[in-house]
Amino acid sequence: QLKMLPNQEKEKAILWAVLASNLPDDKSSLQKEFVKHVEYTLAQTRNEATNFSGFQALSMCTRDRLIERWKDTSLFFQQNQVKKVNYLSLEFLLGRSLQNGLVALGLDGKYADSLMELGYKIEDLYDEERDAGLGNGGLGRLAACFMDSLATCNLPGYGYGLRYKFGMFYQAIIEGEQVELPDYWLNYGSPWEIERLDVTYHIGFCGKVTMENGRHKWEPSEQMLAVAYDYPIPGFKTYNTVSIRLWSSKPSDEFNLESFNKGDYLGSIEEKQKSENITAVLYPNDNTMAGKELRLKQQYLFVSATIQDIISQFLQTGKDLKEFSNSNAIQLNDTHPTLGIPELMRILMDVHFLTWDDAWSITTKTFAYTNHTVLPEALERWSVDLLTRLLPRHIQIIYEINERFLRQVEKLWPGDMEKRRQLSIIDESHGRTIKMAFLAIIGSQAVNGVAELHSELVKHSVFPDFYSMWPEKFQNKTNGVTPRRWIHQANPHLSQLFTQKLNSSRWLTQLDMISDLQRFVDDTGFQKEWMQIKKINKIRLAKYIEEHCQIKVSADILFDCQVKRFHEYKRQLLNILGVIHRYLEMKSKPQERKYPRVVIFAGKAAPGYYMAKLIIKLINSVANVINNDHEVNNYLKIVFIPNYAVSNAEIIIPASDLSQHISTAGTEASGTSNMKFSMNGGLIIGTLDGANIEIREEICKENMYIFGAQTPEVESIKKKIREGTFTPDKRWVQVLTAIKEGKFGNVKEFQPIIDSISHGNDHYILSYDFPSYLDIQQQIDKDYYHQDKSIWSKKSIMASIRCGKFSSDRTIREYAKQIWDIKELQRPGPVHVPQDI
Ligand code: T68
Repeated sequence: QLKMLPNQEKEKAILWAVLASNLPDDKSSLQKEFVKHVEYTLAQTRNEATNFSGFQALSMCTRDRLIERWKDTSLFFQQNQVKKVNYLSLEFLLGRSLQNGLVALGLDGKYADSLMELGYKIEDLYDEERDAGLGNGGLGRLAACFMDSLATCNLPGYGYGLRYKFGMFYQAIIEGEQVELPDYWLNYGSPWEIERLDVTYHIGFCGKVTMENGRHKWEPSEQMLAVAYDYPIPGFKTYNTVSIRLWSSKPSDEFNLESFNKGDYLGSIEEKQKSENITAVLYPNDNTMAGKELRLKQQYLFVSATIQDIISQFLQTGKDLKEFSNSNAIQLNDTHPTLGIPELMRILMDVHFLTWDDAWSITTKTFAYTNHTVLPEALERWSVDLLTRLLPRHIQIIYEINERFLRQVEKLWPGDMEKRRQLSIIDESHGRTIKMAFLAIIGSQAVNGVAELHSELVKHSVFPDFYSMWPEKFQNKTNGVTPRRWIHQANPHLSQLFTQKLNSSRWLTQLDMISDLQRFVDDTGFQKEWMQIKKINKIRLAKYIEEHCQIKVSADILFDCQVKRFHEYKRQLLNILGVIHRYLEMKSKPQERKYPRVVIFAGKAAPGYYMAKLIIKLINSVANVINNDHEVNNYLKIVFIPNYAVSNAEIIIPASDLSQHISTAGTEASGTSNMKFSMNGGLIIGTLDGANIEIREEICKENMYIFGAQTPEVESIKKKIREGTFTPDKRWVQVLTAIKEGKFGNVKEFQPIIDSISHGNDHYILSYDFPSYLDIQQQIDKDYYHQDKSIWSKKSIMASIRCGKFSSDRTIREYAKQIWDIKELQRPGPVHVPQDI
């Protein structure tokens, strides 16, 4: 590009490039930069500077460097006119960014030294950062890992999401109950965001659709703006840095003269201000559908701003819209952004005057949809009435898509009215609703599940007719997690060990390499070192627990963790019933006390999910009894860590000896924490569900504790339970009796829990899986406390080093090749990019 410029312009451009890209990284320069930010950006003096201002200043230093890379990367992609993916997700659960940014820049060590001289411990500064908790759980965290991998694998990609003022609520535990408090994560601003006041789009709602010269014209009666906020996501060991663009709603500056003229000035302003509320809060439900008008408005504002932005960038290239799908892939992270399909159709037809057929051909080549759940209560449906009122043009387009689709159905199943009813996007059975998953499948070129078993269920149980119509659309993309955050950052000692033994840090971008360490599995020195690292991590967690729960735990005993969202299908209840059984055994048989354990729970329940919240209360009541029972509390402790989030997951996961992934077979789409625990040498006790199955294939069955019914059996077991022909184990009866006798607090209070697993109600088959769960727990006790310590260490090593497959780099490359058709493109760094850490 520079060649094309006249001489003077060229010189200017080079001068800019040199000046902007020459941030030196010697100690004194790093210190100067830092002090400059403390003094000039924060307007503070050395004496005032707290750890928090230290965090702010260091973040700005990091940000300056990231911005440089990020602008260059984005320009490089544009100049090379490559196809890119746009990853649309209502959630990005990023957690903290400072350490991640410094690691990517290769400057974490240098800054640690530089700041030490100025009187700061870098870890204390990291700890000042608030989590960006813009997601519920697995789905939102997956999006964050994917962005890390897109950047690291040099793939041209952009994330799009919403900038909620209130992220996931803060969970306090008060008298054993979950209390939700607002998450004011932006109260002190975020150093990572760049407000783009020049990137705004108009968003309309309601109003009417008219015809003009044979074309549809939507005249919304409500208008607002979406403003862009960009967040840089650095790649690791590459100059490439991608971005996530989050939208924030604000009132449009065009006002409705009529309403102001009515004389109600204050009322009109108030009305305008309401548009600010749209992106105010993240809906805290995972795996259930809230169905609220505000949530639909969020979804539409999100897709409308995003699609307008993608089109506007595309048009700047000067290409014809018919080429759109050669330059863009759009991935829908679940059905939440599915309105993007009718929105793209509307803009192509009503704004750019393409025909239906051209618009549809572009749309269906562009979109792809990822399904994350098979639970029927989580599949999104929106009421036709609500959609008609808010988005009158989109509902017309959805009807048209449906009619054309049903003509195809008619051709395949002539005269079959039942098929027509079953496959229609519009469900007439309980009020008229739109089935968003159907719309997503019909409008996409690819549909994928997130683990092998899950993808099979998507094809054969959830959408079998769609699969028979378009078998080639359906794919699997087994989830993964980023080893940069989940090994290197969370478990620095393990990271060091890997690098040292492999003589290279390349494993951080090629995780398969760690399987080479299998040659050390029988080496007792290595085993010792391995368990020593686990111990250090357990001591760190024990300290955290003491600070946050006022409970002392010994790092010498087995740490058993179940940390994830609270949901009946995830069966935290099975875990706590198992704990009660263990307690009763320890009470009555002192010899059982030779297997001490700390059982750790953490996780949030959706505020409106009564049963999940009651299970949290039961866990805390049981904890209260056991932790205060002097006869056994040296051998068994129950801990509930409040406010599970990305930052404390980074402390909990590396410290676990055992982690529980015990969902009813066929209900957990994949799970991703199972991968994180295993990589960090925590053994899994689990059912054959989601990605557990693939983890077992990789690490071998002797290194995992599998129990319980398998997916194909579940239906018939449920039936037996419903019909009362299943007789539960006597240990099950004992445990329920103990609760009913009031051993763990108010019997009446926990009656709904008892009811949910008695009288044929046990929908998640806890009673069936209970005996095999207890049996395998006994095996775990014996293995962990075996005289021969190498038994456990070997399992732990194998569980970790055979997990190469579960890097999100592998996942993202599969998406890139098999769904998006995008190619790697690395921006050469202008200066030396550190290749080793
Ligand atoms: C999770 N889903 C799956 N949903 O439960 C988990 N839902 O098995 C899988 O590993 C993970 O996705 C990644 O694929 C969710 O986390 C939600 O959080 C959610 C949010 C809003 C509405 C519905």
